[in-house]
Amino acid sequence: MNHQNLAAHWMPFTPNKGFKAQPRMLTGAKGMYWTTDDRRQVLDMTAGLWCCNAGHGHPHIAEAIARQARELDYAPCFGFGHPLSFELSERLAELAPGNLNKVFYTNSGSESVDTALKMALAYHHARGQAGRQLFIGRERGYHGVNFGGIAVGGITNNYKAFGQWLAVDHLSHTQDLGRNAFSKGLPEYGGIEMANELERLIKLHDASRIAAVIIEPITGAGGVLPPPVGYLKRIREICDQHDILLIFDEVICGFGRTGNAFASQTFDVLPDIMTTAKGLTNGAAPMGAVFAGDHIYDAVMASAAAGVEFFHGYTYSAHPLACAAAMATLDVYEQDGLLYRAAQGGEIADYFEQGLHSLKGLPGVIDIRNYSLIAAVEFEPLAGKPGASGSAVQSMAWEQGMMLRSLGDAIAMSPPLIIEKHHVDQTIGILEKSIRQLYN
Ligand code: PXG
Repeated sequence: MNHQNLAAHWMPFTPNKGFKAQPRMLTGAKGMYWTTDDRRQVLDMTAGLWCCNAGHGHPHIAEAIARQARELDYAPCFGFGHPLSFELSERLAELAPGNLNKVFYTNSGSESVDTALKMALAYHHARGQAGRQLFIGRERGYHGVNFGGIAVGGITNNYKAFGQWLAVDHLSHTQDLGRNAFSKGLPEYGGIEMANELERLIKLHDASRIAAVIIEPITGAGGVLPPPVGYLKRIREICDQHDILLIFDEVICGFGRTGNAFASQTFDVLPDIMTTAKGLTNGAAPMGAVFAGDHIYDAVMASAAAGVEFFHGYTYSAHPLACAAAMATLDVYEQDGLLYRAAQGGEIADYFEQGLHSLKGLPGVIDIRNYSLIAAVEFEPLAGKPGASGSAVQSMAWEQGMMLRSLGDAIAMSPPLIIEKHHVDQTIGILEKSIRQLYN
């Protein structure tokens, strides 16, 4: 493949010109490692894009997809069904907390988010409160790239050219380097006061106009920000007081990332609706799932006339290949205990945490934060080049055989949950060398 062949693909969220001048091409993957086109083995410290929680190329998942493609490649999902999606839904409902028992399928996290927003509107409409159309998101929140998601999201680049076409307001982000830098697990300070900002927004807009609050339990793409102690519980309390729905976007947190199937279990806060994707199929097939509380489903069903109750769905909702991938993925998670392996304070999370925080004191490092196996290291901006240090460290690590995510002046990690101690050692070694190289 020469550089000429790269011209036709308009790549997503990529500096196209830069990539095409200097491609980084992946040709294979197994377990914790990628293979590149120049036959290097690269340690995957990102689980792809936070999705390959059981590592790459798991034979059980690969075989399930292949078998399903031969047996039933596609089934229309509007007005028809196939047994696997019902089996999967029962299994997912069992795994989910509280009354999150109704599962609606999408093909991505972005679609899950827009679906969840529509469910919230449909719920209020069904109960005669159609005036509740405003959503509260959060600064630095990432909820995918569809029009609903970029409106409730709080990452300026993602909407500045496109607008925010829903009625929205945003809570402040929860990063407080002054008080909470170098936090291990949940940051200690400010949780309640930060959550109380929601009361101000409710006064400003009036509860009768607000449909839902949507937040990531741990902010991911916006910089890896675990919630300060008490924050999520207080948000839930305020929502309850005002009949406002709470949506947790668990596209990153779901399926083991926080040491339980879902972050709502880890943090003991039950949302009304929960969005997932990514780890649902271990990244091996595109699929998202929105979990709705029974009260949401029941209200929408009860108010509808005969016929379709919820005018929403995708051609590929509950696609048989994706369902097969998800079933096999759940088998692997169960057999290998992966949903619980990353628990904060557990052996592997502890080892990772200690290794990572040993980088404190290196030149240029202004923060290190982690919750179990989800972590970020933040750097002083380079002189005259704000936002460039993360991708500089990412490039150096790539040259040394490790994949990281760059997020402005930070790098993020979310390794497959199968990570072993020697991978952690390799990571810390490459990180230290890269940081010293950049800030020498
Ligand atoms: N919600 C959350 C919380 C996400 O993290 C989405 C929705 C959208 O999912 P899809 O499948 O439509 O991409 C995401 C996706 C990064 C990064 O740099 C994170 C995501 C995607 C791409 C890059 O950390 N998260």
